Amino acid sequence: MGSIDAMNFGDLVRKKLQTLTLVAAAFGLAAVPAMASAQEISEPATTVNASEVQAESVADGDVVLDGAGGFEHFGPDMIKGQPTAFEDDPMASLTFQDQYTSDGDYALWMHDAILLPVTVVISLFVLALLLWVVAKYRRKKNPVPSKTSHNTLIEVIWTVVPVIILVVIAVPSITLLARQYKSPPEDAITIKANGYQWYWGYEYLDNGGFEVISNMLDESDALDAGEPHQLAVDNRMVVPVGVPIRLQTFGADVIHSFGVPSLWFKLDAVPGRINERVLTIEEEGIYYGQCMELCGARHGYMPITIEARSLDDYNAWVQTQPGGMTREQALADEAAAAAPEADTEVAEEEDAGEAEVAEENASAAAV
Ligand SMILES: [Cu+2]
Repeated sequence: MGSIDAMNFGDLVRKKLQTLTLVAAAFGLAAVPAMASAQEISEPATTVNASEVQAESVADGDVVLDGAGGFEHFGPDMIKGQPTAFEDDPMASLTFQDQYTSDGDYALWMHDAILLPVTVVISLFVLALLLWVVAKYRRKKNPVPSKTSHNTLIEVIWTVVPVIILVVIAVPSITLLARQYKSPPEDAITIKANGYQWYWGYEYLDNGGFEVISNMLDESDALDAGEPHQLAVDNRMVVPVGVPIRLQTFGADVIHSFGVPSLWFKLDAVPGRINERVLTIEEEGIYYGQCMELCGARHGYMPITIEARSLDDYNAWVQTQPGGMTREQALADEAAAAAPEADTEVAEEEDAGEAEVAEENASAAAV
C-alpha cells in the first residue's frame, strides 16, 4: 500500500518538473538568435568587375597598401570587439562581448535584465523544491506517504505563472527580432561580404566596386602587429562609423556565415542568393569576427576584422584602393557616363550643319 501512495506523490512531483522543463525549453524558443533576412536576388554582374579588380590588385603584388595615400590603419590600442580569455578575466570570458551597436545593446540588456534573472530564479526554485522533497518526504521521516493526486489551486498556479513569464519574455524578444529585420535606409552604404574557401572578400559596391581580399595573418605576423592570432587579417574590412551600412553576404562556393559578436551581427553567406542586413556601428575601433558556418577544412582560419572609421577617414581609405572612389565621385561618374551620349548627338548635329554650310558655299562658288 505504502509504495503505491509513494508513486502517486512521485508522479505529482514528476509532473511539476515536466512543466518546468517545458518552460525552460520555451525560453530557448523565445530567445531566437539573430536571423538572416534573406532576399532571393540573383548574383549581380558586379562580381565579374570585382574579380577583375582582384586580379589587378594581385598582379600589382601590393594588395591593400597599408598607409598608402596618407591613410593609416588603427593600431592594437583601438581593438574593441574581441573574445576574452578565461585566464585574463574569468567573468568577462563567461558572458557576451561588449556591444557596439544599438541592437547589441538591446540584446545584451534583454539577456542581463530579463533572461538571466528568470533562468536563475527558476533554477534555484526547482533546486529548492527538490531539496525540500528529498529532506521532508524521505522514507525515514515520512513512512506513510500522502495519497494526494490532484490539487486544483497548485495546478492553476503552475500553468498561469509560466504563461505570464513567457509573455513577459516574448515582448522584448519579438522587439529584438523586428529590429534585426529592419531594412536599410535608401542612402545606406552597400558593402558585400563574399565568403570563399577559405577567406573573405569585401566588395564596395557604392565606391567603385573594388574588392578587398582578406586572409588570416600567420601567428608571428599577428603577434608582431599586437593583434590576436587567428583573428587578425592582412586586409581589414574598413567601414564608416555612425552610418548605416547595407551589409550583404554571399557564398562564392559553399555556405559560410559572417559573424561579429561585438556588433550583434551574424548572417549566412549562401551561394546563389544575397542576404542583407543593416549594420550601424556606434564607435570607431577594430572588431573581430569569424566564419560561423562549418565550411570545410580551413573553416577555423577565415577570421573577419572590421575597422570602423569616421566617414572622412573611410573616404580617404576608399581612394587608396584600386578603382576606389567616394560615393559622391561614384554618383558623379554615373551621371557623366549618362551625359556623353547627349554631347555626341549635339556634336554630330553641329558637324552635319557645318557640312551643309560647306556644300552651300561650294555650290555658290560653282555659280
Ligand atoms: Cu567559411
